[in-house]
Amino acid sequence: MKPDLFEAPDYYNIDDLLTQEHKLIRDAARAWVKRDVSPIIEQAAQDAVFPESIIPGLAGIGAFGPYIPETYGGAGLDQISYGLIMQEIERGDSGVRSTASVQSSLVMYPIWKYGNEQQRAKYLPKLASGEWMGSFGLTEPDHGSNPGGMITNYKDMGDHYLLNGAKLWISNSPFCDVAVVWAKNEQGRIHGLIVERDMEGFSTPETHNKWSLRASATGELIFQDVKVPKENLLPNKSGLGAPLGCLDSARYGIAWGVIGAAMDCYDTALRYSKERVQFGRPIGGFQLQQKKLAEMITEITKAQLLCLRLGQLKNEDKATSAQISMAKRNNVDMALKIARDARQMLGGMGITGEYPIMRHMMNLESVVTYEGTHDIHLLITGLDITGLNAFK
Ligand code: TGC
Ligand code: FAD
Repeated sequence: MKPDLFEAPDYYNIDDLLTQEHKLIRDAARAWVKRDVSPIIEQAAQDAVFPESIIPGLAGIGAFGPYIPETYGGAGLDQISYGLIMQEIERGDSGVRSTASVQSSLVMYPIWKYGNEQQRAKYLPKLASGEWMGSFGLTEPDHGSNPGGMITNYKDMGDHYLLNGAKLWISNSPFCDVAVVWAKNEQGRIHGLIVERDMEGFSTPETHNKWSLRASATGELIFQDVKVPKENLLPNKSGLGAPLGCLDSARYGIAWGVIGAAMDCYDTALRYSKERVQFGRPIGGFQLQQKKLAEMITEITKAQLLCLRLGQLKNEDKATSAQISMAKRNNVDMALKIARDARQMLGGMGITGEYPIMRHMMNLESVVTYEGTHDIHLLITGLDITGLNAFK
């Protein structure tokens, strides 16, 4: 891949609305991505391997539990800092951001919010430092958009629970040390259980041949009569609202993250358009190419403002699930369209690994699907504004 010359666009001087701390945190993450992610990420994606060597660096920039209190090893930051870190990581690669999202919002968050003090003390510091990596099992082979239909279940055996079932499409599963798993009890109520790698009957086969998120490891979580100690049940929340609450936090991070991927595509296409000469002049001088660039920077700016306002609402604990859903849907769609246009602007070079655009574009096909598909998020907004449920 060519050297990383990324310069972040800020068309509306949004930096002026950030605090000094926000900018320091964002710039540290930006520098780390340029130094430690950009040089290796193309090869990792081509080889379809998660680059485990970057785990300490992710922990170092506060990407594991940015908003988890420092007492538990987190970075104790606000929601805008969390968003900015996700933006910078996804500027490097959506798969790396996925790893951070899962660790923070889908593993640490439920242990922090729904766990007891012993569980927090046992797991959170090791997850924050990256010594342990986590995965989140909600989706099943027959229950994706409709997780409430899950069949993974556990029985109370007196001194332990017996867990059976299978989860599919699980980020980090092949190498996770712990998994937060959502399963039904004998009354059909959904609870979260912490399953550890060495529990007998627990396996995590990898899903191969993905054309998207190739630098992120994806797999299954299979439970065959797994004996889970009773102290591993998350005691403080149950029902589908518990996993969906974790998704709120992860979807918020994605809304910010994809701005990074879009900025990288825009910045690459802008630079290329000034250098690439056809018909005797730079292609950036042709109106059709300028239209694409003008629309890209407009959409990036709108997405930045949407996230900043959402971050303010999150900081005040006022952001609704439907507001978060709208930002996830809008910003992923925005990034995917920009990636597709930017790829076209690079002509044949756009399909090579010399430039990051095709990788971003293929990654975003997963991002538009996971954490609720684009259409599911349209229906969430539809329900919110009409009061009428179009899911079922
Ligand atoms: P519904 O009846 O609407 O709700 C059930 C209960 O949940 C509550 N609730 C929420 N709570 C917190 N946050 C939210 N976002 C919530 N949405 C709903 C709701 O109030 C209710 O509570 P209660 O107390 O009344 O029981 O549920 P439903 O079965 O009709 O489903 C609604 C629907 C379709 C929106 C939901 O199931 C959904 O969002 N489906 C999409 C599934 C999804 O996003 N899966 C993601 C899997 S994890 C993942 O993709 C990780 S990728 C990570 C990476 O690599 O970055
Ligand atoms: P389906 O639910 O089968 O949907 C198929 C199509 O039908 C979609 O277009 C959908 O929008 C549409 N559809 C479904 N219901 C309706 C409806 N009511 N009205 C209109 N249209 C509808 N899950 C986890 O639990 N943990 C993870 O870590 C995780 N990581 C992932 C990583 C990757 C790379 C991918 C691809 C997925 C991951 N997922 C994870 C799963 C992800 O959340 C699901 O793929 C997603 O929720 C969609 O479920 P599905 O794939 O079963 O599609």
